[in-house]
Amino acid sequence: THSTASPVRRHFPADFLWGTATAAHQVEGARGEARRAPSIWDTFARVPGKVHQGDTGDRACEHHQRFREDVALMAELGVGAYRFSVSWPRVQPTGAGPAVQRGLDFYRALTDELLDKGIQPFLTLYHWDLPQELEDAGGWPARNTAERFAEYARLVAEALGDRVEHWTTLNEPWCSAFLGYGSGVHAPGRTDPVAALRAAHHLNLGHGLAAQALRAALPSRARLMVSLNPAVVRPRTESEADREAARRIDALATRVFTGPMLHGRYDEDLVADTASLTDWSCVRDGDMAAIRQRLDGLGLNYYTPSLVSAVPDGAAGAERHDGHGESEHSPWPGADRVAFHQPPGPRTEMGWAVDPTGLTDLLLRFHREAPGTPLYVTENGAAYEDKPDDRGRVHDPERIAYLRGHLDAVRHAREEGADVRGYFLWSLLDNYEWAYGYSRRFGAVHVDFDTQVRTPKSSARWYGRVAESGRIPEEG
Ligand code: PNW
Repeated sequence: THSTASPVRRHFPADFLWGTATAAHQVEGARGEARRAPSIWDTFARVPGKVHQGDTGDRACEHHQRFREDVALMAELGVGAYRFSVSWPRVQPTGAGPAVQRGLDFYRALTDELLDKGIQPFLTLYHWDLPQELEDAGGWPARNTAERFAEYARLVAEALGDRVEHWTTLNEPWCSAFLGYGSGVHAPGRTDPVAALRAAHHLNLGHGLAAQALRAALPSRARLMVSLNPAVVRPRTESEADREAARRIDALATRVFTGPMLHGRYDEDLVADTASLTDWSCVRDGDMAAIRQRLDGLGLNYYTPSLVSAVPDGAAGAERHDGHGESEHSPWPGADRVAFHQPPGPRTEMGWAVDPTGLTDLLLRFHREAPGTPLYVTENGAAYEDKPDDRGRVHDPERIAYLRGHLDAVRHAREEGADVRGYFLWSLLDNYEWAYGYSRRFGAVHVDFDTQVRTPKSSARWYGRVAESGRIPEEG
């Protein structure tokens, strides 16, 4: 490695973390193992019409059984970090009470295997698989769920605090709140804008209470983070009306979380925009202080920007090409007069526009807004229709081009001063892509879902070379 690692030629420092990411429900399978109880995604997938072809996470990538093979793959590729999530219903089947030892044992074995191979575990506590019993008791719109989440966080911290340094509370609470309870394209599939806003507050509260529980239970070297998917919103024109539309979406997508988490407040414009729906009476005294916890890192997930315009008064209702799935119900409470447009240029198999400049903009925004907080790209990647050729190889030049562009964008943000410490490719494996089931492949490694055979795509080898050299190659 020394020949390529000469410091002047690197684009990223030697201690930059190169990782891949997955989430429990998308890869583990092993639905019946030990006492793993149903999560909202097990239930939702069984509602006709909700998930592509009724696909479930029952088997997924069988990562629960095959994790040693998967860790060996990571080691072979040469990536230094693995972002995974813990399945809440595997650890605490009903979302309350003591932890199930067998559930915790799996994550112990996984983290041991990672550490043994020199791969840093980045643990996420919640990547969308709420225990069904907690949903039955009200789900995230209910305050109790936030309190239960903090208790679960403590149980996991007590079990794994000796071996995991990087802890993330929530993954993309926007999706949990607004796709889960607003548009209903994600579990639990409710379509109530008020419930969605209450869910957002209780996810914020859950984050804050969990962060406190983690600080109390973990050794001082532990690093606490959250992973958000802030929208990179662009107004279609510079008109005041279009910029106002962009402001609204920024409030509902991003500031509804970063306001309380980073600054201890809900911004006045957000409160005003949603005033016809809620008076935010779910916010109690002390909540803002509870939510605003010191963070040792901020995780940012980025795929594509959003292009918006105002719908003129008198015109018909807003069109939506926001890439957030099909639903008559909007994931944007109170923003009925905002239209979403397909940005120009190439798209991935999700229909998402490829635009790396959005990632630079996003990193520089939080470099300014959260000064001193190390930033991590906790997800970035693309779905393409990858098929093995007749010799069983998977050649995915589009994904390599996507990654190259976005890594260049990270490099650019770093040159502008952003303290970006790591990058996690979504995803290690083709996996259960939520409402799209197994029909969208984000993996650097191809998975045959009949045989469970893993085949690293050409992008996996390409990414491994980047990780090893700290350089984005000029070509190939
Ligand atoms: C993220 N949207 O999901 C998740 O964190 C991953 O689990 C997922 O596999 C990945 O991105 C790819 O989709 C999102 O509609 C799902 O805006 C939907 C949206 C955004 C992110």
